[in-house]
Amino acid sequence: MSTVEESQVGDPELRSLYQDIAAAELRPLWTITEQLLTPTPRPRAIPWLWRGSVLRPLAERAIRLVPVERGGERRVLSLTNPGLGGRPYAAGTLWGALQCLGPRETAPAHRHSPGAIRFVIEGEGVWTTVDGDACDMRPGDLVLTPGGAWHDHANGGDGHMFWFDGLDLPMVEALDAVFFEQHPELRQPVEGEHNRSEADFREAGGTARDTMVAGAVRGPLDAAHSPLLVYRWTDTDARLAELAASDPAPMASVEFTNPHSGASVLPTLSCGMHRLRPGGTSATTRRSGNRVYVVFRGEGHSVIEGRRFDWTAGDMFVVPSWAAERHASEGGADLFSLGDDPVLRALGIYREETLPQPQPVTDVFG
Ligand code: 1HN
Repeated sequence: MSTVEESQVGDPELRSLYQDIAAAELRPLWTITEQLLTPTPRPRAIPWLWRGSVLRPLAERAIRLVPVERGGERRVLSLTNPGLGGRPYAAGTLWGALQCLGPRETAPAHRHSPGAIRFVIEGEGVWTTVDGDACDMRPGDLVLTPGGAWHDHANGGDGHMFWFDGLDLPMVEALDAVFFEQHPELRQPVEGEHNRSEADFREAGGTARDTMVAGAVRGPLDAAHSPLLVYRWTDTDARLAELAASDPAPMASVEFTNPHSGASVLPTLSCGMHRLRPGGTSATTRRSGNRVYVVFRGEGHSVIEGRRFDWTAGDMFVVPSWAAERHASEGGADLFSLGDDPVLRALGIYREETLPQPQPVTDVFG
């Protein structure tokens, strides 16, 4: 709210000043300070959850009715946060979506300045080719398509496949730096064997241990993306099991890293995986920056700013900047997370805190 209601000013001279200021395409800061400088972040995006039981049948119908072609480029249902006035974004800085491919389909090759990650939910037979390197995708795998890299998705099998797409598109759009280009061919040529980045990494002596860290990345920031393009579920699962066995905390977390620098996987995006042990409830935390979660296994609930969101495998939900969050599961669960925190950290504006008390539940979503 403005501190001065310009239109209600009684003094005719002052009212005319405000009118002339507005007519000159100017705004007086003293009337808008409080809406600009909020004590804590006030994201327009609101905590929200999209159910897999709703997403999945819609994606199936789209596979039946909508071909994947040039122009449309991808069969993708974008998480559209109701707080963002119709913009197709999960949060102010993050794109989140469900993408699907039917048997033998190819999502055409293109490249763009926004960077993307894929987290595989279900199915088999698809590979994403990234600058000539065909990366096979299986459930629980994380695949990177860094900004500027040619990429296409090809389904070589007979089944349907579903994955989560996360992009920094809203950030790149806010920076007025979106570039997009179609590849001359539907599928870019695959160079050599599949999964070359993985083979190169192992040949150079890299191990799964180098590809993720416990907790969150606090290492160096890196303007380059990870040269490793695939993070396999088998490695993630093993590391989480090891962490859970060695530490009694209710939630074990890993963050995927660029194994060369220890930084986040992309300069703009961080990816993590979180394992809630059966009966576990995490601490209540809040952080600046937005996060999107994908429930990979199990069921449970999250309390976000006092609202309880019950979830199960296949659901996706968003925790906007500075919203207090805690997560709990009776039977145990695995959550994938996508965050924009590398950007906030690079700019020196990242903050996080753990609340001393869990917030009471005042409302239930859905
Ligand atoms: C994109 O290129 C993909 O390559 C997915 O699979 C989602 C959302 C916005 C802009 C580009 C993909 C996208 C996207």
